[in-house]
Amino acid sequence: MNKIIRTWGGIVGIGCCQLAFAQVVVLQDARATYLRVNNDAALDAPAIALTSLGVAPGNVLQMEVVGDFSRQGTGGVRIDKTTAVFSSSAVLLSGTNLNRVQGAIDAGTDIATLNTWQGGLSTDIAQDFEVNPNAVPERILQIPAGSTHIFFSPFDDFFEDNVSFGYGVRFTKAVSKSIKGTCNLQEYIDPINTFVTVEIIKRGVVVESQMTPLTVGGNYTIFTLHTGPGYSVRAKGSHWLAQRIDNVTLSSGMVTLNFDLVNGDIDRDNAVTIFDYVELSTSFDKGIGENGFNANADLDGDGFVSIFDYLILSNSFDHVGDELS
Ligand SMILES: [Ca+2]
Ligand SMILES: [Ca+2]
Ligand SMILES: [Ca+2]
Ligand SMILES: [Ca+2]
Repeated sequence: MNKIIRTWGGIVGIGCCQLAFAQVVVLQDARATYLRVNNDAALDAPAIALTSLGVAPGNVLQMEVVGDFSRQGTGGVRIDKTTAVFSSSAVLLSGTNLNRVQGAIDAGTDIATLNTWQGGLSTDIAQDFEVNPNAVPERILQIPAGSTHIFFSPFDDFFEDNVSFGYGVRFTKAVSKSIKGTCNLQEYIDPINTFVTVEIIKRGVVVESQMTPLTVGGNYTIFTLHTGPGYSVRAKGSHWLAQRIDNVTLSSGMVTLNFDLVNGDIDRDNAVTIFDYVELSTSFDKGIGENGFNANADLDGDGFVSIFDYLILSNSFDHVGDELS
């Protein structure tokens, strides 16, 4: 019922074989839960030893649902909403108990689970959390002290009719790593201390967003715990179009990503249009400190909205920035 697949690990370095990240996918029968059940031939969720995932208390664990499940037979509504709970033991009491996970340890924000379909009994325990909260595909948590196991469950109120479609959770030990590179701001005179927003994206959803100042030459560095393949990273400056780089693998050490941002998005809607012209016109001939000066219309950063800014905007006209996916 519970099958552990050690999918793969990334290897970096030449001649030394330093392990960059190891991912373990645990497939689980979608009828299995650690929650209380009532008149429901549900299965017991297996206790997953943290040692089998290569992690220990204090480590940061990244969790991501793989596949999905049907809530009702093979043709039912398919979802992947999943909850999980850490425990100090492998004990799972019988399904009639509310607190079945005897050693449950609190982590993350509590997820309110549904009452049983039969009889409307409460299933909600305080210690569990959602693996994919509000459709964010990943959850990153520090493993609480005392934990030895983790249980997970489909989010449902009646389990015996569930059908798995490759359903499970991918566990990855998250380690801090840097993303660095340059943001070329094109015609902008001095990038130093100009802020850009760097977004880390998984399946079209922003899983982390950081504002970072540029240094000499437009260099930037951010640190992240997100780990593994399949990410996109997007950069956006105040009056520059967003640029997205796909198929980024976040492995240990450093990932270098260089951006070349198109200048001219004065109104920050991620497209250079007539509305940006309007903003520029409104601020035209104005300098820093003058009434009506719009710093975002000063595209070259010389402290004055002039014909040079107009030329930049003309060059970028009709360009559109990258979306999340
Ligand atoms: Ca069901
Ligand atoms: Ca709960
Ligand atoms: Ca615009
Ligand atoms: Ca200017």
